Amino acid sequence: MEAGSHHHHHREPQQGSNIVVDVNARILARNDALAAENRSFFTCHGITALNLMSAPGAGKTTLLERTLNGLKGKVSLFVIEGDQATANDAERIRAAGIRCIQINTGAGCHLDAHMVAHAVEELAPGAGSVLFIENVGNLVCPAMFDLGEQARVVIFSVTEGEDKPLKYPHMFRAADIVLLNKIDLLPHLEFDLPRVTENIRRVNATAEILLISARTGQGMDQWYRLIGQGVGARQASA
Ligand SMILES: Nc1nc2c(ncn2[C@@H]2O[C@H](COP(=O)(O)OP(=O)(O)OP(=O)(O)O)[C@@H](O)[C@H]2O)c(=O)[nH]1
Ligand SMILES: [Mg+2]
Repeated sequence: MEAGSHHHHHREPQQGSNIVVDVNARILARNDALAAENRSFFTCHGITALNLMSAPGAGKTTLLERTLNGLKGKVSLFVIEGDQATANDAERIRAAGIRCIQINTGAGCHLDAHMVAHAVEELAPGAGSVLFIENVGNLVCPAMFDLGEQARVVIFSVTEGEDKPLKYPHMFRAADIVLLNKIDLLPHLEFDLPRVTENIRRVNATAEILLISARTGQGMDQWYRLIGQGVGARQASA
């Protein structure tokens, strides 16, 4: 599936910047309407949809591989993969035996609700299933686009620097869950854990913050518990 970032091309050199702002506002409003449709579909079918966002290489796919192997057989699992190019991540997910749709955004820097709606139609996830959506690796654009997910998960690895929540506040503010990944590397780094927690709290007072290693599996039980709570809450309200 190829989907361009059409909105970047609306700008003509002679147009005033207020026109660009207007176009962007319209695109976001349209996205929000489609996201609301996705959300009501997920709610109606008791589907737990999680939007995984991070900088490139923070470990989204590695986390997914381990999570899928950990939850396989207990709950029905589906994945949507977003990248500018390649089907590498989808191949990694399929290798775990899970159904997956790869979306390539071309020049685009994020998934949007329309792309997700199409992928969901193709995947046809059943009632009570868990749908993981791996967004395009980027700490900026994906924060602005609601996909209709029930929870936004930001993966933040310990090699990225303690200041990132302050530099990319929109992403961290949007998070329901922050997974601090690659903690197996802490002995090799000078990473100030209390400071990073404080920085996350400065932009987001309520997000769950978990320390994990997608490589060693440390902290994964807490992550599974949060997914399970989502599934439980959904089933209870369905
Ligand atoms: N040491 C360590 N390495 C990790 C961990 N999680 C991921 N990695 C490594 O980090 C690199 C990037 O991991 P990916 O899972 O591909 O990251 P991603 O966020 O999916 O990347 P994009 O999809 O390209 O944005 C790989 O070399 C992984 O093996 C971890 O917990 N510890
Ligand atoms: Mg990936």
